[in-house]
Amino acid sequence: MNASAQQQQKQAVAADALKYIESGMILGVGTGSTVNCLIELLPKVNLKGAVASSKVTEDKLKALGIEVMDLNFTGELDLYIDGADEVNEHLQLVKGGGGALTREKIVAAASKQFICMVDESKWVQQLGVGFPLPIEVLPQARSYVARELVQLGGEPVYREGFVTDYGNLILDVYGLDIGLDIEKVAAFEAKLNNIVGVVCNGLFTAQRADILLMATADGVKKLT
Ligand code: ABF
Repeated sequence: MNASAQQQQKQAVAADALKYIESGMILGVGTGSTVNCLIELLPKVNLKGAVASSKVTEDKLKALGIEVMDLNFTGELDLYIDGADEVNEHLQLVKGGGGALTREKIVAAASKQFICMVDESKWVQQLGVGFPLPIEVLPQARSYVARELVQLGGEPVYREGFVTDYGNLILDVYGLDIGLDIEKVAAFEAKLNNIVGVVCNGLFTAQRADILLMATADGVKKLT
């Protein structure tokens, strides 16, 4: 798929996602180029406010006059909409290519429903093969966590020059055998979280999508 076809798919899936947003809602808003297509459409909906999954998204929402709220004061959100870097048939995800994985996972966890919007290039059989798995680490633990990831068969690469919204670092991990089975992938997420110094990893299994909207050449498909 060329870049312009992919951009068209991002716009199509964002337009489809708009249908799920109700007037008066406080909406959880993700991060990335697909979400940016949705943000442009949000002035059409009468939102009460939004919770942003990154500083970048926060700035874009504010520029449109949408009130950005603190998750600590909103209570549970009805809906979170975000993109992903990869999705499998169980609607488990790899996220964090943009480095906002921790805040994204928090907003997903604090929402009743998570709708994930992707173009068809994101659909994979096995997570973590084509796209490295991002892991947010405390700065002091970077080297230790990297050695632990090597023990698990991965090749961690330090994302140089990048600092997360929380002041932490990202390791992009290639070559991990995350597995295909729904339980195995979930266990892998938990195993990574157990490494001391890991703040969050980009596998979304407990926080997998409730609804996947996937743009294809034949239109937007809905999977649950
Ligand atoms: C975010 O946006 C990230 O978790 C993921 O890295 C990315 C997907 O971006 P795009 O929509 O630009 O492909 O949600």
